[in-house]
Amino acid sequence: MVTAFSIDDRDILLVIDIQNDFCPGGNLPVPRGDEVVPVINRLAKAFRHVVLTQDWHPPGHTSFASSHPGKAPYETIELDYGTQVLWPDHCVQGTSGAGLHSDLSIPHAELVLRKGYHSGIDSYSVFFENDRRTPTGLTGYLRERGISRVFSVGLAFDFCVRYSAEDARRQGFEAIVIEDACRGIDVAGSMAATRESFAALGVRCTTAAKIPAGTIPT
Ligand code: VGL
Ligand code: ZN
Repeated sequence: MVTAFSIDDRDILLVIDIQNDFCPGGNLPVPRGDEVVPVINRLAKAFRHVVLTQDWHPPGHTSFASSHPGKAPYETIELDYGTQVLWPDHCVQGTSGAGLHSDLSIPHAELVLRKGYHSGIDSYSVFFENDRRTPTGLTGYLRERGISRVFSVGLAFDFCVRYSAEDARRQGFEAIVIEDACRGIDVAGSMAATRESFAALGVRCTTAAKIPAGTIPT
C-alpha cells in the first residue's frame, strides 16, 4: 500500500483542461468529465501551487475534422509532425465551450496556461506541442519556481493528462497522476496505451485518498 503523500512548496497541482467542451453537453465530451470537479476542488486545497490549463484553439484548427474535407471526428490524419487524431470542433478561443467549468473553484491558482493556439499544431501536453519541439514555457516556469513534483489531474486522462505527465517526467520532474481526479476518452485503445506508457516512463499513479486534506487558502 502506498502511504499518503506529504505535500509541500516544491509540489504543484496541474489542473488540466476542466473546460465546458470536455464536460457532458460540450462539443468533445469526456464521459463523466464533470465528476472530477468537486474532487479537484478538494485536492487543490492541499497545494500551495496550482496551475490551470485551457485548450485554446483558433477557428479552423488543424486538429478539427471540419478542417479536413471528407474526414470525420476520431479518424486520424498524417500531418508534418506525425499522426493526429481528428476531433469535433472544440475549445475555440473566446467561446463558452473553452471556458473553465463554472464549479471549478481554485482562487489561489497562480497561472492559467493556454495551449493549442497555433493553427497548424495540436498540443496535448502542457509542456510541448504535438510536434514535440515547440515548448509552452512551462518547464522554465516550474524550474525557476523550484518545483520538483508535478501532480496531474483533469481531462482527458488518455490525451492531455497523459502527454503532460509524461513530459513532466521527461523534463526531470517527479510525475504523479491522481487517477480518480481524471476521466478518459478511450479512442483506439488509448486508455491501455496510457497505462503501459506510464509504467515504461516512470509516471506514477495514485488516488485522491492519498493526498491529505489541506486548508489552502488559509
Ligand atoms: C484534449 C483532445 C483534443 C484533452 C484536447 O484535453 O485531452 N483531447 N484536445
Ligand atoms: Zn484540443
